[in-house]
Formats: sequence, structure tokens, C-alpha cells
Amino acid sequence: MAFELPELPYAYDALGPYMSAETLEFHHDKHHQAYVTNGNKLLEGSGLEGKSLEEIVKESYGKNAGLFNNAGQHFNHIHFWKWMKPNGGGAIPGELEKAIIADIGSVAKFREEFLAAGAGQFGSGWAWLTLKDGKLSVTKTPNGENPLVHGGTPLLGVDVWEHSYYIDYRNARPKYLEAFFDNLVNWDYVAELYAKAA
Ligand code: MN3
Repeated sequence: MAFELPELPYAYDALGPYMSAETLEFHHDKHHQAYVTNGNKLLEGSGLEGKSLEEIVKESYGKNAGLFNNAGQHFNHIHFWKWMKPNGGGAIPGELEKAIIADIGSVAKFREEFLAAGAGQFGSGWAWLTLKDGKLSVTKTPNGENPLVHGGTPLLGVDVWEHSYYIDYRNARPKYLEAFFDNLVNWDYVAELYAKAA
């Protein structure tokens, strides 16, 4: 199964002023495209052709670094585009909100932990809301890694590679994280993933 670049689920200028068209043009058309192109080259002859993307991510982890980095980032970005929407943020759907309160303490504490994980990830990587063994938690991973390779299910992830925010926020990663959480997150999609995984 060859990797394919999905179209953005909204217009390039739809996430302004929180994420600009210029950021999305570079991030989607150049960075994500490069993971797809390089991933397809590295998939050839890897023995993992014909597997699903999730299987490729899990099975290449720790064994085929080049393929893993590109397949992991392909997986992460497919979801990242869907984890955002115009006029996002706001209230978290009921069942998911209940689970966040039960497992993390409160929505405010979840927000605080999520922003801290994103700001505290040294260098490139991701911060996550992860479901593992029936419990929600906030985690972070370096580079293209994600919760799949640690036995969890990623329900929400934010890209903290500089290419995700430098055009709009320069070095102010915490401001980008606040804008992401408060104004961009598509909670309906997060709730959909939670309902599937829980
Ligand atoms: Mn990225």
C-alpha cells in the first residue's frame, strides 16, 4: 500500500489567524509530501509492503529508522490536519470530558499538562493525549515517534517541530500551543477516536 498525501480538510487560509496559509502550504505541501515521497522509497523492499500504515509504523520502530521516521510522520500528519478545524477549541464533548476529568483531574489540568508537554519536548516532537490500558494521559515523544509504538492510542497530538509554528510564532512555542488548544482543536474528531478506542 503506497503512502498518499491526503488533501487538507479545509482551505489553506481557513485556520487564520492562528495558523497561516503560508504555514499550511509549507507544512502540508512540502513537509508532509516529503514524508510520503521518502516513505514510499523506503517502503520498497522493506518487507512491510502491503501492511497497513499503523502496522508499518509499529513494525519498523527500532528496526528500520528511515522508514519509521517517514511512516510515523505520515501517520502523525494525517491525523494532525484532522485534529484542527476553523473555529476549533471550546467545549469538549461529554463522554470524553468525563473521562479526562476521571483520569487527569480536570479539563484545566489536562490543558496545563498538554501545553507543558509541548513546551517541554526538547527539540522536535509531539505532545499527546493518549489512551493506554483504558486510561487517558498526557505524553510526549521525540521526532516522528507516537503513542502507537508505546502500546497506546493517540487521541490528540500537536506537532512541535519548528516547521509547525516558526512562520507564525517565531520562537514562541507556548503561544502556538495555546492557540492550538484554545482555537484550533477539532474536539469532535478527538471524541470520535476516543469512542473507537475506548
Ligand atoms: Mn510537521
